[in-house]
Amino acid sequence: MWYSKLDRSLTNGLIRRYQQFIPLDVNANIVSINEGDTPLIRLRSLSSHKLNITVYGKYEGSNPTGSFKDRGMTVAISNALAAGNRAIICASTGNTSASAAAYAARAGLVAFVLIPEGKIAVGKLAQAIAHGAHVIQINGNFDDGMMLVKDLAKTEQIAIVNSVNKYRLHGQKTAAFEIIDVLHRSPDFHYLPVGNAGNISAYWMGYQEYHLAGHSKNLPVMIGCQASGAAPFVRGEIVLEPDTIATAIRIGNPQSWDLAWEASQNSQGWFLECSDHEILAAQKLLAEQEGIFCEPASAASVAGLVADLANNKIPPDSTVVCTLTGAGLKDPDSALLNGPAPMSVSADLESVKRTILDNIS
Ligand code: AN7
Repeated sequence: MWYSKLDRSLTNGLIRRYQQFIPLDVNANIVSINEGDTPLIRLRSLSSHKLNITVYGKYEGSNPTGSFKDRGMTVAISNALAAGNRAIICASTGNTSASAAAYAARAGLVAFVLIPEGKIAVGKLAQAIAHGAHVIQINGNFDDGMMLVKDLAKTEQIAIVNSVNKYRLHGQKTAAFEIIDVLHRSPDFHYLPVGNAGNISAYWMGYQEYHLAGHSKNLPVMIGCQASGAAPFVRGEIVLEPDTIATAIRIGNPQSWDLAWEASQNSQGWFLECSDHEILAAQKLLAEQEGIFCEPASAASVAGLVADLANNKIPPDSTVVCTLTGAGLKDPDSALLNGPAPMSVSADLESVKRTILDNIS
């Protein structure tokens, strides 16, 4: 290895860091934008000194394109390139398309992304366009797009980079490794937002693999949090017309159905639903009390934990991690809609001073 310590940034990226756990084509050139290594942040407003409950947020918004999808994309795109593909495709509620577009750009691959028209956050659409992806809006939802992509890939030489691509989950499982690397154990409870259900499946895979490798003595209970209008795991069946303000998880027919049930059942976990109101309240709590701005879907994990804490489902002496899957700037519209409008004050000292004094108490 010719890198010096000072060149550490050149060696970053989760494939190099966790090489022995990641299946990679022997001919692969690693396509990385230094993803992973995201902060695990103590959430003081949810922790309890009295009950000795410590809660952390795994803030995935600090990945290069602002979501956890980059973990999966570095592995999926590296392997797609090595396999000789010239183009990649995905259906997406937004974050997968942003990440796929960025990694395809870096790899020199052509990217096609199918998105539900009018139902993706503006930041994600801007990313896909900026990175030069071919953006195809369909007048259907994510589930319709996913079906089309799977049909297309049957006949065309084009790699699917949705989480049905097995490499995606191998990348995403590294978030669990990082948590154990910091805590030197697994948390007792792990809360995640669930849409297509790849991520909860990936974390469970990661916790088990690291446990088997001797890095943690325990395994967590996995809790999947869904929006009430898009909660197939809570209903126990596909939801035909999913709807929620958390557009990232507006999914009614999750592709990782069996894996997610396995994660839930084998970890003695559960699925729960949160209303859009509860999701927005959790997003506000994180922003106003913890200084963490995440997008609405990300806050579903915290909304779920808030409900479970209120129902005394978390016993004393527990360590809890909530994954905060994506950055708040992805969806500025929802933040502007759900916060107060800025004050308008005339540009003189007296008016500004009065406004400040009126608001300082
Ligand atoms: C912020 O981008 O499915 O349960 O197409 O963007 O693994 O699907 C996004 C999903 C949670 C749910 N939080 O994860 C897509 C897409 C955010 C997300 C999820 C998504 P999965």
